[in-house]
Amino acid sequence: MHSAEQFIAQVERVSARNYAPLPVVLARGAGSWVWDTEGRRYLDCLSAYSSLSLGHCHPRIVAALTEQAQRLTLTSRAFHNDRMGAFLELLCELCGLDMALPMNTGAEAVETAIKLARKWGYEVKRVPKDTAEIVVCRNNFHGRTTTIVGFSSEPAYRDPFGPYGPGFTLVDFGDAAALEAAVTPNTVAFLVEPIQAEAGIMQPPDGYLAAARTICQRHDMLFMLDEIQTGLARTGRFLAHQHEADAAPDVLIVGKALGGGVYPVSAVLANKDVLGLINPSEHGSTFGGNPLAAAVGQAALETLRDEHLSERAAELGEQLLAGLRGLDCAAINEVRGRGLLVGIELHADGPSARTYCERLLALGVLTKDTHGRVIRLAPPLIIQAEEIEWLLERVAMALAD
Ligand code: IF1
Repeated sequence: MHSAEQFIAQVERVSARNYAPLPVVLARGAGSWVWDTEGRRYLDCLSAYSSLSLGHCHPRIVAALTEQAQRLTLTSRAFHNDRMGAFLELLCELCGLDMALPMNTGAEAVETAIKLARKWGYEVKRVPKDTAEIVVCRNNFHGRTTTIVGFSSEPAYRDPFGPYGPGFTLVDFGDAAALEAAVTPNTVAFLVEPIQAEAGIMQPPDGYLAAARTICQRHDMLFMLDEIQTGLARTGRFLAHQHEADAAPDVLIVGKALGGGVYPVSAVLANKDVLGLINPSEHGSTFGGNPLAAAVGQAALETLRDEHLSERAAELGEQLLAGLRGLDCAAINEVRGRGLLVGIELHADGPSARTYCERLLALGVLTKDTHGRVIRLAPPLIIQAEEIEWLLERVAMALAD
């Protein structure tokens, strides 16, 4: 039996230092709670960046995983398997699009959407070969591949990894006029997050997504939403774009919670006129659509639906936001969010968000700062109202000065 210090020392010896985790070593999880190696209990308010919407080790997900693990786990797409169709059928039905292409991680699904947009651009819009442009937003976060970090505006994610590929134009998030001004005859798509989570839980003005969609229609380009973090009930609707009328995307990207908190599962969805353009051998993945992923993904979707987690996120999100806004804390500049995706922005002159995350850790709450000044709260959607009250007390204690 190792001590926490020994586990950390071991990792620091043999693991690349691509993270700076808080000094806690987790060993067990159940529902909204996790336990460290010393048996201390914490409320998980990061939920693996929204991936654990169903909480840790949800019985229905664990059952789907273990049952399927004993039957058939991986076939590759060289053959059919008896799980993929039912999973994608449910996903398409819940998302309101005809077809899906299964992948594993979020970044892979974003890459898939980029390839899809370019192919559509050349074959349908008839943009000259190798000239397609995609408009993206400043302060975006879409993943870590070389293509994706090439259009990041954040030096920490982008800087020493060039040369970067061409074909992306940056505009300000939330500014529909800027989007329209950036469009050229070669623009094939606009890729955007409904809420910029990594940037600090930034919500665009009301009507922005619908306006962006209208601009995309007017200029014959695809409206592509990265709902990897905002989707699947997190913000109080099944998809975050559903907070606006007429904001449905041509291409939808989902991941994170689709894996039920146990497995990487992502997908790109579109109607047949777009996703139907992909032919055999043009795209793929060894693991995408495997039977284990499909069983887990289907169980995750069924659980989100059957436990009414969109409605729960909306209700409990109201409770959390109202509670935070009611705190009399000089350290807080603004509280913002939608459903259970909430950010507490601190004043620029006080201690960093990381300092408060360390205090919260000592009080039994796990969370993560984003961009120095924002504390993010994204608990599992199965969290109970009493646990939110308990969280609010801890936040008040941590922020009191
Ligand atoms: C890390 C951030 C969150 C995402 C959106 C695509 C992806 C993500 C909207 C890529 C991933 C993660 C990745 C993780 C931390 C995290 C994160 F702070 F970095 F930005 F959640 F806010 N689109 N987000 O949020 O998905 O390939 O990772 O499956 O990179 O450290 P992935």
